[in-house]
Amino acid sequence: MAYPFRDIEEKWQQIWQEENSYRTENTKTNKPKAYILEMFPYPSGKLHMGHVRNYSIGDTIARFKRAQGCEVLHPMGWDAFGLPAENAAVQNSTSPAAWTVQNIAAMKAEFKSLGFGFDWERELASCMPEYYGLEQKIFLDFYKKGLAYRTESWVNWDPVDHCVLANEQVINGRGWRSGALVEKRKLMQWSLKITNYSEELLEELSALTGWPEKVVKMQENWIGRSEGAFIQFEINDFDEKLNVFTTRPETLFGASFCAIAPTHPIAEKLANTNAKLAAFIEECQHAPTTEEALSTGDKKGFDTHLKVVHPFVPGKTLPLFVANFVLMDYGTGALFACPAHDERDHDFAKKYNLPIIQVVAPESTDVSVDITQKAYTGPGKMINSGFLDGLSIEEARSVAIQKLEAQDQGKKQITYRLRDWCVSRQRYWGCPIPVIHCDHCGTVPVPDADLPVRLPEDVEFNKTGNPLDHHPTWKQVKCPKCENDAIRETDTFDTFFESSWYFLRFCDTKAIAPLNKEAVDKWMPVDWYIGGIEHAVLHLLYARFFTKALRDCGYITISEPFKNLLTQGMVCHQTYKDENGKWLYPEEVMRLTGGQYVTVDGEKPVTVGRSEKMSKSKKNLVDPQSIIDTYGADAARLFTLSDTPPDRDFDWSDEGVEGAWRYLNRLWRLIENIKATAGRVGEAEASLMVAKKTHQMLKKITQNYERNGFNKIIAFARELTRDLENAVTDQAVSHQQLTHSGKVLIQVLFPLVPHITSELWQQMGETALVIEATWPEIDVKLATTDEVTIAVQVNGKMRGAFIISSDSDEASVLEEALKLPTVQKDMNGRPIRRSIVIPNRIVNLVV
Ligand code: ANZ
Ligand code: ZN
Repeated sequence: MAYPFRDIEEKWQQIWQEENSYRTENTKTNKPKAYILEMFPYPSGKLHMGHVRNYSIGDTIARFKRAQGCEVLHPMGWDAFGLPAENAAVQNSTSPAAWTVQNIAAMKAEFKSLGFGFDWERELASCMPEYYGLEQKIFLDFYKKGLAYRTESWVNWDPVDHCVLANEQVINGRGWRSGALVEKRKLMQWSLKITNYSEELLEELSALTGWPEKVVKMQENWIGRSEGAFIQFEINDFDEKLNVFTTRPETLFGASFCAIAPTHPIAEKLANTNAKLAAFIEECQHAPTTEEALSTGDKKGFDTHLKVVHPFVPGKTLPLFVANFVLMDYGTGALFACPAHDERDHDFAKKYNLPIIQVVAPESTDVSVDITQKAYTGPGKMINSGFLDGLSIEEARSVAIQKLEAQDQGKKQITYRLRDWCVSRQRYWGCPIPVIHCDHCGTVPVPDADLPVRLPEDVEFNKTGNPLDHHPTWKQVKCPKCENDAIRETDTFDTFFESSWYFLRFCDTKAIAPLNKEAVDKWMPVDWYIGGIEHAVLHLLYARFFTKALRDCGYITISEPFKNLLTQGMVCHQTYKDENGKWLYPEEVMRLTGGQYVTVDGEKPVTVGRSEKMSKSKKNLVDPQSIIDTYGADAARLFTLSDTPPDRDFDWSDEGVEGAWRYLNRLWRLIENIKATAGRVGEAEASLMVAKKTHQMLKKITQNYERNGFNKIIAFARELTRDLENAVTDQAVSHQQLTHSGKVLIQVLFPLVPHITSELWQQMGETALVIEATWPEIDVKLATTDEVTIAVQVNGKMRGAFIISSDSDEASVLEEALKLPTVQKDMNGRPIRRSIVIPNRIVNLVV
């Protein structure tokens, strides 16, 4: 008979609620703290499998830390502003607020039915005035500090959503939600000065050793630090100078033209009297403007007929083009081009028949350079370059800059690719930006006493544009300074604003001020932050920026919010198509014993596609609720963590979840059978063997909890289960030993499958709850296994040896090998290209 998971799960969820098991106090204690946080969800109304995996990981870590004696903060909230609520309001004639509140209730119930241990007393929803009002206060502090400003700026305009997009929301030139080709428009916009922190954001990445390397790299590239120079060129018969940014000032002698962005002030000025140029600029506004599209796409230029004066070659001038591949918001929006040594410039020069002058020659004769065919971007010595001839690139660079400085025409300069963050959105369902525009006083902050600026509820969604803007009265206000008629700002914040500080608010969601400094000191930084890799730059960079900005506004003292980051892999599933190539849901498909797939009515053939990330568009979805109903929350949780390490993608399968469920049934029977051995004395020898096995497994499992190796933990637990099953049958093992081992097994499984283990713990006669129990102590004597000597080779040469227990896993063997001083010395900081571990014998490192 199957174990009664429905009754058990409900029973324990109720007990945890009654006991307030997940409440965390802010009072000081001597225990170490652990703040475990999963990225808070958007309340779409329904959990998907990605959520189940995400929160199963976090919940398991939180429970393990607690068992280890930590005081654990594990809160949950809702990232509740955003477009879908507005869309739903239009489609279902409800209000975004009502729709959101309803969805939150539904998802909260699902969370509870999965047995996740959140401290619901700290729940927050970013769409509530109690939250966004405090956010308005933070914004005004940023404003007073000069970290928020309003300017007319070029923005990415989504012509379908009628909305401004952040650079990060433009993917391959298209809006991330609508998929529409993004246009450029000029609007008054609020921005945050994230660029004040470019250097710090970059610098402190190196201290984030608990982050995946991949994410660190992505942020590094996004910040994009470039060392180079500003150069100021004279323009003949023109009253302005041309400022360019270059990373290659040493190539000046190879310059053959200059180029400015279509929206560069000089281009705009010339366009006033040049209709053809105006038309060219207009055309550029409609093309994709991402850096990627510009560097790979077709290069287009417009000759202004202005002549730029070469700073080093007397009498030489360079034509000035307006070119589509020059970005206005990088460097100065202008460049000098050296076609011989830059791909884009080369493309352009070929197209417009401009000179290609080689100024760098490779030193090695093995490298052949045909400058007419392709730009050469490698190392070498300077040629055709007057006073720079014969110098290396690096030498020439500093000599060129010195000369420019002496001529008062240039200076060394570092630039960053990172742009200020435009936070204005022309949307209703977001946090109102708390300022008032007055004809007499300009921009006036809403006084503290008038916060929060609440969203009006009587709004119309059927017109295009911003409902706040065409609301009849909401924006009509008196100026707080002069009391004349004034207009309220109708833009709302980008929803990434809310997610940039919620993890700080969780430390004390009841505080009157936005943040409680003491509570933040107690809990921050977040010890484990768990979420999707899609947030590697967007959310995670903004959150780091906010932490620093809030520090500088005196709110907090820390600088980095997230100590360890776990980016979980995706949940994937096979895809199915019918005869007509239409996607089918898994429940519309059945598998015949022969292995082929047909439609559930058994009539039509089905083609099976490869496993892909679960998505609505491909219909390869499995509804968590149906899994909970059929197999229970514990089985669902167990399976999502069973097959692969948490940072890798994993394939959902019916067989897999059924396997997890069958295992839990075995566990259930095992404990029943252990209880039935009451009174059995057994033999010392046989009992000792089981004791050893138990503690060896306990040790390995504990180690794997420390590195989030959940799939391994589950494999070891299954192994221990099998051994205990045999020990029950083997009459020689004592009841006492079996009981001890059974309890260890229950405890190590508790973080993963809390319901069944809570029940079994009670059935073993324990009166206290397993959730309150401390982690079983490893008996070191019992846990030791045979030791072996392992030799270490680096690039095929023997460099040392070490002793380790014979059952160590690959990761620990590698770790030990790398600790050897002789090995370290030989590697000399070089990264490992490959490592081969031959169990119990040798480690081979290729560097
Ligand atoms: C002359 C030159 C010669 C350049 C050469 C490169 C190679 P990174 O490294 O990414 O920072 N550039 C400057 N401003 C630009 C803008 N607004 N839009 C597009 N390109 C721009 O790129 C810096 C280089 O990109 C600069 O160095 C400039 O071209 C170009 F053999 O200056 B270079
Ligand atoms: Zn005024």
